[in-house]
Amino acid sequence: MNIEQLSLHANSVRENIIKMLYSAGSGHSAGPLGMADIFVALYFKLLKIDPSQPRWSERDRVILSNGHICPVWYATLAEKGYFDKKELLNLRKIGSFLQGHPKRNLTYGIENSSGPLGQGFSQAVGVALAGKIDKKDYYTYCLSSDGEHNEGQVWEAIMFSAKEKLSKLIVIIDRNYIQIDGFTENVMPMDEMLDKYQAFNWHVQEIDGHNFMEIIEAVENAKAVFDRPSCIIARTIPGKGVSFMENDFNWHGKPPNKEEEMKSLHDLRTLKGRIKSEHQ
Ligand SMILES: Cc1ncc(C[n+]2csc(CCOP(=O)(O)OP(=O)(O)O)c2C)c(N)n1
Ligand SMILES: [Mg+2]
Repeated sequence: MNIEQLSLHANSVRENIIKMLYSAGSGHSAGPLGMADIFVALYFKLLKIDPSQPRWSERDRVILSNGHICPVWYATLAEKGYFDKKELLNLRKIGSFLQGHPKRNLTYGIENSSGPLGQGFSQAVGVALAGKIDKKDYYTYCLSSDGEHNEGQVWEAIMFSAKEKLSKLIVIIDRNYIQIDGFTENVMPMDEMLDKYQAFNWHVQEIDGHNFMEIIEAVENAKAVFDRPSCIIARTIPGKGVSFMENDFNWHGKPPNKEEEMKSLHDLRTLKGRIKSEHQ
């Protein structure tokens, strides 16, 4: 899968995020749009998975800890063929398996339940520890966020993973500088995140979370570390791809209305044309 194909999948995931949020009438826009490139890189390039066997015991595990960005997870799983894309329009509907925060459902590739920040990180540590005890080869990828690091539970999990040398645990942090109602640096400064992880004896890298080459290389580097867990701090633009949502924390937990949906899809279609012409 080349960069153009990855970019087009990410664009399609972003379009679906917008459509499903509009259809739901509630939900989170900024975080999901910002993480589309990372989810696509994982599911289309990096993970050892088989969508036709979602319970395969050797599969790599993806644990979403900042559960509120699940629209990007659902849209990527549908893009990869875990279920029909039509299901995406049932986001947040009663009885749907696509709730506003994830509910574990392996049939559709949803590996964990989350929403209360901090808890998914600990779940990932447990999954990675189980893999180590059982001498399994799978990797556990934990998706987390900068705002989530306000939770004390995260730091307990960080300490414990280093103590247990969970080298098959790879945490990817959505470093988008926003959280629920402001910029991270105003709510709870996080600028020394890299130093903090290093002090806790983790392998740490900082990358551009929209650059597929950097994402792929960082995961390959993380896999080459055998004595420590790995953390990838991915700098992302919240709302990426939709001009009026980018870098605005007001879009943390708000869906587009009809007019905004149309404007968003227009932006993403323009972007799609640009991806195609850049790769000609
Ligand atoms: C334990 C807990 N406390 C508070 C919340 C409410 N909450 C939901 S998202 C969020 C902000 C988290 O920051 P981040 O993940 O960086 O937000 P984003 O970048 O997606 O805007 C908060 C405080 C929660 N889900 N869980
Ligand atoms: Mg954030």
